[in-house]
Amino acid sequence: MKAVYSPLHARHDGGMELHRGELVPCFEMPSRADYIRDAVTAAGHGLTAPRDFGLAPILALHDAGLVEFLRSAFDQWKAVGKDGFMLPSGFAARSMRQDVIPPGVNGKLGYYAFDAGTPIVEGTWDAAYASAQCALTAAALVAEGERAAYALCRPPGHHAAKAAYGGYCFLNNAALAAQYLRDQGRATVAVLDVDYHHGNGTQDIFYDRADVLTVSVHGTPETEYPFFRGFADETGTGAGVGFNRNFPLPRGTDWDSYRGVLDTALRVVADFKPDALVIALGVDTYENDPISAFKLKAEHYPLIGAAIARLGLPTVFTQEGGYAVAEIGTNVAAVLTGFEQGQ
Ligand code: 6XA
Ligand code: ZN
Repeated sequence: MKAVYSPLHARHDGGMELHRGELVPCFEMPSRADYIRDAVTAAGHGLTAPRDFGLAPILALHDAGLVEFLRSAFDQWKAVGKDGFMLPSGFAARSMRQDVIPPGVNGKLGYYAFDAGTPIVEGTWDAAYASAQCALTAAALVAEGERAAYALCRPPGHHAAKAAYGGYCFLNNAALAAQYLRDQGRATVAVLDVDYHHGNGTQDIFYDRADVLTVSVHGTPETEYPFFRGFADETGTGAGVGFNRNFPLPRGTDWDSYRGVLDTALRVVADFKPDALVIALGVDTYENDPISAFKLKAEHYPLIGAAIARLGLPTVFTQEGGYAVAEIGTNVAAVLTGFEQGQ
């Protein structure tokens, strides 16, 4: 299948993150995309450059204030004499006002971010914008008749909510792909998130909608990031009640336990009878991932791809997490090849 890739991802590089209480260099680094690009190319999936769909699809899903902040954040940072990377130092948490958007850059950081693990650098907006265009392009390829397409999105997107960024994510690539398919006449779309972490941003964006089903299989938020979303009782609101499903699993989950839950999640998708499917594809479920605690092995990734293919749906893959950098490329390629062989 075609793999949509932009070298602009590399402009998002550098910085430290607050990770489980410790300040460490970011796990989310440009070499991830290089390994994936090389492995998917070696597996025969041809690279294609993104088209430019502009800001309109982004502003249709994300708060205009968030988008404007992401666009201008580093300039504001430089204007107060700073450089390097930006992290928030205070949040609009419980007891704090939510209704006042701070005028200064440090306040805005805490207003729009939901963690201190997602540094913004000078090239972050260019990379996030290009990543979003990769997802939109993959969705366009599928809307135009391809059975499947893969968007090599970096930075990832599934934690990015309507009006908040975090978890290495700025713009929600999977949600943009799903909405694009809706706009092209697919009446219903399902998003299945198989990243180790709950896709809280995608859930947030579609939480009150019945036309886009969101399903996520992930490490339990009782112990795993993002900690405050991803519980099984989050099922939607208003018209969206019943159209969000979460499958949290404990640390240490291995393939034998995982595959039954994946099958259940796939059945939820099949029962929805969507016209198209978006897979938020993280491979941080891998046993050697440095920030995750599932026990999937390389041999299981083709099985995931084949199981997804058996749904028989037009499918867009968006790249999410995976930090065992040397292995993420082969694991991603294995999902795509498993999909092609399983269909
Ligand atoms: C906290 C870990 C953020 C999780 C990023 C991820 N520094 N999400 O892989 O899918
Ligand atoms: Zn993840």
